[in-house]
Amino acid sequence: AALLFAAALVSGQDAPYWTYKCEQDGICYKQRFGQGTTQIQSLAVCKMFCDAYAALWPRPTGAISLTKTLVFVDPLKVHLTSKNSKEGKYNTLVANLEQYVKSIIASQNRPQTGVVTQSSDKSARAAKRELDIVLNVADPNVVRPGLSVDESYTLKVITNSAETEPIHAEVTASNIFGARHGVETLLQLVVWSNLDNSLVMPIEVNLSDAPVYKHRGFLLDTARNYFSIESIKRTIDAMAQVKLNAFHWHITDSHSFPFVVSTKPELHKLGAYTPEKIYTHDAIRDVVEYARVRGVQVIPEFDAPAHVGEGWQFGDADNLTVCVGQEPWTSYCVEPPCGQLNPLKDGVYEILNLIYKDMLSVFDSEVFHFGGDEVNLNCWNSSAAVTDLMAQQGYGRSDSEFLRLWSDFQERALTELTKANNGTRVPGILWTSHLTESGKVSKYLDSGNYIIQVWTTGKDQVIAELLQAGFKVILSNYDALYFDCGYGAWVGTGNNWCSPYIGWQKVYENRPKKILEDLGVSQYADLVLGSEAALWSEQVDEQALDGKVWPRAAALAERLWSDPDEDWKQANMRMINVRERLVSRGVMADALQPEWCLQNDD
Ligand code: CP6
Repeated sequence: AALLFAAALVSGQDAPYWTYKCEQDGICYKQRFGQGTTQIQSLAVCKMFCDAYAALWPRPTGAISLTKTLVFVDPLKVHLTSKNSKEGKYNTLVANLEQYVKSIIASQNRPQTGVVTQSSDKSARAAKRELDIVLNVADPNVVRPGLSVDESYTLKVITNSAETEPIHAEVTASNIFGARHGVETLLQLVVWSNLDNSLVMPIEVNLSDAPVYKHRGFLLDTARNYFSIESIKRTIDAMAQVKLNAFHWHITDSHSFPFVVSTKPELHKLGAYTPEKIYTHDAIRDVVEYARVRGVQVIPEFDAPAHVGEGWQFGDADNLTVCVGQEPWTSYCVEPPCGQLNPLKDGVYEILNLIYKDMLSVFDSEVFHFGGDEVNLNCWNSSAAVTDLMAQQGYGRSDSEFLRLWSDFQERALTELTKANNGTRVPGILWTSHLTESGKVSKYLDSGNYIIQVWTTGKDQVIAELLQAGFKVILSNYDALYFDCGYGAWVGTGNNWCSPYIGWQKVYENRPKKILEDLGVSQYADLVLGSEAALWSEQVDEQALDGKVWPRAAALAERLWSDPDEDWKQANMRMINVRERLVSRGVMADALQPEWCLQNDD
């Protein structure tokens, strides 16, 4: 078999596997080793280049044209330069991008499953060409990804007929992050051809593109189970390939505290699962930089006042946390052992300040996630350490008094964050909660201070009320965007929404636009920043990470970038290709079909 394979590399025409081509007439042909060519009608792989969009994910939103004539690309002669230059971060981003392009091209320079195997036009059959990528970036001062960044770009490829001339690809954008998306698109058009034993790409491309939604995110919970830095980077890498731009790091929870707070080392020493299962400042900075050069913003979440516990609870003589560990409080926990902060202890805010300071020093996001979900008022109500102080400070004992207590906590948390940021306000994100309940969405929170992340269903009336009250929102409705199907999904509710499995098609069909239409609030579309898929990790760890996330997160990526009006069937063939590409780049994405379907007429 090894010999056969080697022979195939020498002569593509004799390849011992199916080969395909799409002729200029738009008809696909397939050919088996030693056999004749047969015409086929509707093969996914074959359709690539018969359909200009076939290689692209997410679909560009602007005009697109590309030739069906291909040119050979020399993987060792790929260069990327920027017309603009600026010492420091900009030049680093450009240098990183060039390295990235070279490594992707090198890794794709071999036979691949399910990738286009069209024969190039005979006239283009020639020496492998140099590929010169030139960035034309208006503002080299934009060096941090985030909501205010314009991610649009145009991509133009021109190939001179003189064989000694390089292929010229120019990406124009207002900043490096738009340009990077253009480069990512370009890389999707450089594909392996089995027939030619070469990387090939269209000789001419003209394309313009911009996202529909600004916030295209993915949440990873690294507290219920620990995830290695390597697996986090792999996830961010895959996100960048499909133009997702926000990695929401739910870094602590009641189960473990892996985040290292240098000024309060007890938190991770007592709260991490093992001394190794921690995130040091260096490791986080490394991830943040890795994400930044890929156009991905890393948003830290410190979830409070609920979803704390480990780290705080041990040696806590001052009752800073309540409802930890033992009955009757465990019954008030979301997933014991839980712990809720005691909002009337000054010591809580001192520690919050230390945590925030450390987070701000290692993360580099323009927003900060306060968590703020699933507070159990019964926990506070049943803890003398809370109720005694409430009585002293003039709080009553009704539900609305407990909500006032909670919103006072949130205000103090916001103050601590501002202090930790040297007095400059950082926009906050909060989960929907009792503080955003129907009928009182504006009572406790100011829409100028917080973006609200909605985790209940897409039918939730609260979405309409939040928009009417002027809140910006991020949609993470669990019925389509929770990829874990973990314990958190059904504890206490008996409701296993994991059945049936949420397929990529359902993720794809989950349209923010439709959610607003159904609620009769389409006029507030501008307040919807985008969506996030979430991987809560009660029942997932690194072993299953890739398969749970991919290729479903790619479905979200296209929904948010392109928001096509057509249903998932339009995307089916491209999705199959994008899955293969993820695998070829080292992501263990779930299979969508037997390989047979990549080889045979459907
Ligand atoms: N952990 C935290 C969780 C969940 C939330 N916050 C959760 C709740 C319900 C479901 C799935 C996950 N496990 N910190 C809610 C945002 Cl169905």
